[in-house]
Amino acid sequence: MTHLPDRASLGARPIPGWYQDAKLGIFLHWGLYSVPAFADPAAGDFTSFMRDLTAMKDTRGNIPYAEWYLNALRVPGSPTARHHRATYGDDFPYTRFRDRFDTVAAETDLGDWARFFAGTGAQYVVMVTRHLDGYPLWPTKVPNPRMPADYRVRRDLVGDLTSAVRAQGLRMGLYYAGGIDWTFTDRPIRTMTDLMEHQALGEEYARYATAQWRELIDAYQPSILWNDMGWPAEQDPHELFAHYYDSVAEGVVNDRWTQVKMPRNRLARRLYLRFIATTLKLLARGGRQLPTPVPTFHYDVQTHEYSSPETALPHAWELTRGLGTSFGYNAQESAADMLTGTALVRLLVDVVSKGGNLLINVGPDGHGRIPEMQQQPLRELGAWLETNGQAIFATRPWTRTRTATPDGHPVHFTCKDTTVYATVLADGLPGTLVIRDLTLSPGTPVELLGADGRTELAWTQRGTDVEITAPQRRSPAHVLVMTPLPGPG
Ligand code: FUL
Repeated sequence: MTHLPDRASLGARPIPGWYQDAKLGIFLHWGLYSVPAFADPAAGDFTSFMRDLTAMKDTRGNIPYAEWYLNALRVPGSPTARHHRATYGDDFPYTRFRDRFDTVAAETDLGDWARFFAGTGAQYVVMVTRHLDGYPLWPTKVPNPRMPADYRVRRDLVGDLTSAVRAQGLRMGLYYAGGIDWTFTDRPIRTMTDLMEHQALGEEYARYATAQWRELIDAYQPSILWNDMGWPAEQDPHELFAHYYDSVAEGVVNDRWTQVKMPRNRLARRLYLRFIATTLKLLARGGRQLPTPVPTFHYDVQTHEYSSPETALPHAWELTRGLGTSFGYNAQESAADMLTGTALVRLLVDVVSKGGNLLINVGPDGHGRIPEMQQQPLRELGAWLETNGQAIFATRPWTRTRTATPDGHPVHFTCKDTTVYATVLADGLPGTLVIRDLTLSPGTPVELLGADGRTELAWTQRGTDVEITAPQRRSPAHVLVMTPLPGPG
């Protein structure tokens, strides 16, 4: 073993450059939950769900995420339970979705998916290999002590998609819900303390999750270990990381490995959870929340879900979200609920100017199709990147994240070597484009990127603003290239 299983020695290894150059990844949530494809359309968004959960309100499992179907199904009378009963009847356990899913999985053209992913401009894919419902999407040899031996998909979806993605020249990362597995418990998550109990499944589960992550590493050599929902307290994640770094030289580890340490004694545990519940309620009453714990473990990338940091961060980070409010396909959503192509382009520009990557999710349906309402914005993103990708890929944040035009259109900066890119988030360019608070050195060429290459534009410094003569153009965002690097404006 070359890497030592401790935080200090793992932290001495710099994050592989490919990750910070890549900027755009595709997340893939596809599993049994894609068959019923339901989350209550009135469930609100992820942020409001988390607010209620951490305030110890009874959420009744009503999260906007369709991949949480089984959890919501376990809450009697919930919108999901009612939908399930009305659609499938009283005697239809969640595991029966395997029949349809496995049949479709066997026939789905994963090469098609991989080509589509490549066309979006994404440089990597992260695939869910086992979500919280516990259904593995590869032929695992690690037995789940709670389920029949064949409780896993028949086709090696992980292996086949990994090959298809790599054939397109993209990197392949794997997601695994290391902290939670609903096959190890029957109780739903309704409150924050329920969530904590789910994250303390004990020794047997800890051995199971560790063996499965190791199996995934050894079989598929993923470029990213994208763990979710924390990690069992019984296992030191650094041992897994050391094994991973030894196996995959350019591997990257995310930050969702928090360990919930609960008293073992049942009474002590009850008292501890009651104490947490009371504290959370009191904090919420005062309009406050528990501060996020500072991680005590090693990681390469900090993950954010549905909301980005305000400014550039000094370390690698990634924003993830669905195109709508769910990761798993939710048939209750329509095109109007998805990000438009323009919004998606602008989101990417915003994230990259702050030094982040965007991991945008695709949720295929129960027929193995990527719904058109998801394809459309991603195709528009791909087309924009084809012309403007040099302002995104392999860039780094500039000394400033953004400025604006006088009429309030944001202008985001990135840089690469001696070039600064200023991306104007406006549909059309006016004849005269003014950029606030930017000082260019005399003679700096300012060029506009377009399908026909670069067009040099005339500009004048007017006090602290730059006034540029721009052609009429329509695009979700317009990239101005400025070389050589001007001093901070
Ligand atoms: C969350 C999970 O609960 C969601 O279902 C989804 O997988 C997202 C990426 O992470 O924490």
